[in-house]
Amino acid sequence: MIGVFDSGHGGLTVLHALTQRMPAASFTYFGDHGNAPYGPRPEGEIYTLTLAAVERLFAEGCSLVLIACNTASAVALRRLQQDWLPDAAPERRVLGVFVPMVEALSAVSWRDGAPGPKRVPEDGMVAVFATQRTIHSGAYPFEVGLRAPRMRVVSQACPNLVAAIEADEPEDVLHDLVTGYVAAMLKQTEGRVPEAAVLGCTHYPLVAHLFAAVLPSSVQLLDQPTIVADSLADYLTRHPRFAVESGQTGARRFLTSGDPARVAAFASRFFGSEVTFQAVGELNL
Ligand code: DGN
Repeated sequence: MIGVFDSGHGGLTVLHALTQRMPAASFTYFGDHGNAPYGPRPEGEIYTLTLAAVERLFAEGCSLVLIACNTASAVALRRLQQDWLPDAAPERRVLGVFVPMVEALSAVSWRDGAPGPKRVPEDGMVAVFATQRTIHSGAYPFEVGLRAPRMRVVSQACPNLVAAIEADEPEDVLHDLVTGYVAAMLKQTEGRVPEAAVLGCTHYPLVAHLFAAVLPSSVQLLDQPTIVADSLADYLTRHPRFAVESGQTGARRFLTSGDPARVAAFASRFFGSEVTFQAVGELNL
């Protein structure tokens, strides 16, 4: 089994892309709905909960876990990979949704003339829209800076968007919110239009059409679930042991630390079809 973790529903947009890209692979999804949302929590709590969730998925038999949440990836991933995993489970792997986006951006900047996304110049500009916690972590500009040091990252927090998407607010309310965040981003750049934009939150694919409508038409929007799915498929090709250990039965399991009936009602919007969750114990701080 490949483990996929998110604090709630958002990671289901990524899981959907993973199952489309790798239909034969076996996946166990764990949503820590009992503690969601992670966004407002202090960084120490996000780290503790993410670590406990990864341990839970390892205990379920996953040898590879994808943290399908930008907030948890930005806050906890590097520390988990560097400080915890080498001693706790050296033969297992934890990956995030965040580095694939940064790699895609820097690859885009270097692959002039290659098929796929249009080129972003090395001294170009990229807008990142994400939760306050992800933006304040500084993780996107930090990681982009390591790979494409001349690229400018404009970071725009969208503080109310996750709650509005979860509340299933009407389209005009979501449109107004997105319009406000795009205007705030363009104010930061003093009107210069970025070449590309990243929706750096796994909830935002549900409003990607609004970003596409509101952003200037020259901005190319990078689709996180597709990029993460391509990146994981590539990782499994380069590390076939994990593809073999994960099984190829096409199984899908959905676990939650919350109330399965309440969770399932929301989850189908994010996954694109009905899902049935199984309750597992809460994660404790
Ligand atoms: N979906 C999460 C992310 O990608 O950052 C945000 C949800 C949350 O817990 N704040």
